[in-house]
Amino acid sequence: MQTLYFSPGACSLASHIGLEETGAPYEVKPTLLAKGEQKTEAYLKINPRGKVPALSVDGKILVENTAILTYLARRFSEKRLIPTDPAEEARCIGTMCWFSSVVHPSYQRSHRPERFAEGEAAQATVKETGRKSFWANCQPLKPGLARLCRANRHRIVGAILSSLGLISEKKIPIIFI
Ligand SMILES: N[C@@H](CCC(=O)N[C@@H](CS)C(=O)NCC(=O)O)C(=O)O
Repeated sequence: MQTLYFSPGACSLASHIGLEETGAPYEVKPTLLAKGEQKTEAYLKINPRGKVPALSVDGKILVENTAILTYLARRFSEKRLIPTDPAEEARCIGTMCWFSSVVHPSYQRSHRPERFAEGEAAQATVKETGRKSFWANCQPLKPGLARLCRANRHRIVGAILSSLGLISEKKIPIIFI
């Protein structure tokens, strides 16, 4: 049995979409970041890092969107969620890594500046530079997203793109990070 620990509006949406794409049955355990449920003793036993998503597969816990999505793509290979050619697969995984290591942190700086700097002025700078980085990071994605939608294949990357939601330069959607 598969169980997804997720929070609505958070980056766990990427793994959630991936799970849906497999068509396999799964359970969900909402873990609400707004209520701090990712820091409860019970959840820290699932993921000691206190982050969503986490996917339990027959009792084995997987964390990190890139790992979860790659696992799902390989486990349900008949769904063709990721390229089979090794170099193309590496490119796909590289895109997911870029989301989690570059795009997501820039978003985090714009929404949680207090995690990166002390004092109002410093936090305002972190927030603004985070917002600008996030926006700049998203620009090259637009044509790729359109192409993916048209091709309707290799949907794992599409799942990650979708998890960003609708964005605009001035208003980045609020999600909990
Ligand atoms: N690199 C991780 C990021 C996980 C992450 O930062 N999740 C956020 C939600 S978008 C979280 O759980 N934040 C809660 C917190 O930091 O307290 C992944 O891709 O799974």
